[in-house]
Amino acid sequence: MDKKRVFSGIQASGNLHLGNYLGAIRNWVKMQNQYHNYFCVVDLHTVTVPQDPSVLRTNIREVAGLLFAAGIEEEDSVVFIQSHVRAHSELAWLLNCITPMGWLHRMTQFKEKSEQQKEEVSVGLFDYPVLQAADILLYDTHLVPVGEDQKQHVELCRDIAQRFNYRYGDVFVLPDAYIPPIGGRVMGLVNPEKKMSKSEEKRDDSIFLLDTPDQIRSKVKKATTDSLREIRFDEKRYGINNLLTVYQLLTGKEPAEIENHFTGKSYKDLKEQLAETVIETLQPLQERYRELTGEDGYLDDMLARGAERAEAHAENKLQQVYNKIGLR
Ligand code: AQP
Repeated sequence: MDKKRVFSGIQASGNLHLGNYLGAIRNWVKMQNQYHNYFCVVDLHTVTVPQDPSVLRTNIREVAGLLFAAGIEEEDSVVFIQSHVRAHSELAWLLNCITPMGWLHRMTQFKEKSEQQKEEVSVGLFDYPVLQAADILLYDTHLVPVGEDQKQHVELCRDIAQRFNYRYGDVFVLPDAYIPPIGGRVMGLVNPEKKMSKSEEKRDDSIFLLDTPDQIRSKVKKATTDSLREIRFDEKRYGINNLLTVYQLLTGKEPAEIENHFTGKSYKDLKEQLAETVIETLQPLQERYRELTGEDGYLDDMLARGAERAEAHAENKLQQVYNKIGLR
């Protein structure tokens, strides 16, 4: 039987963090041999907010390298850079022409990000979810494994696909989001009411995948807790709950077992054990990253192969769309 297809993307807007890993990448790795997968560094999405060109160039390679280092395999998965496959921008334009502005005005991520940027906000940021819909629809995607913050965008993608199919006939597969039952929203360390993120100004909030052991220990040590001194899962106690959830995700232990283990122990003990667990998890990933980026051209060759494989599928889909619309 033919395997179903998975697509997911990741921005090159900064260093990858534990939230990206636990909410998205780790699940991509775990699921990859059940599906045909397309994993994309979405650099065209990244430029919807201002970027320094040389930093961006470095970030794009770093993100791609980290995907392979985390365990994405070329045999099961196509890894590529979005701007290397032109069909993404072309399909985005065509989808723009059938997407009502009102649908985009409802996107909460745009509301949040445009609030920070005020009148500097770009048309591209507003249009971000349509480009994302193009990414997903080009590959006849069935499943989109993402963190919780992307749920609304995947639903919008489905609506756009339905609207297109209704107007022009069945062209697009309707995708579903896959959000992990735990880890879909890893919170910041210092501000556990907000999600962990790549933003530079929140450096202490995020554990980056290439952080050194000392940086990890220092960040976990500074994580916000509370005055209750009780180590228990409780969604209302954001800080402790987040630390325990990350510990649970990394150790694979059940909540009751974890609570038992920490009975009578202090927040300091929890933080120390958590920091060591994070360090142990990231160490092999960091080693693989150094190996595969240490050899000249190795990563670039993998990405060139990925773009070629992605293009073969995407171009075919794009031609179907042009044809249906009456442009070919
Ligand atoms: N905190 C998180 N917890 C769980 N999953 C998360 N994801 C992102 N943050 C968390 C998931 O990671 C994948 C890639 O998302 P992205 O490239 O949009 O990453 P970002 O960290 O959200 O980056 P931004 O938007 O550039 O930065 P900020 O947050 O600073 O505005 C997605 O599947 C996402 O759900």
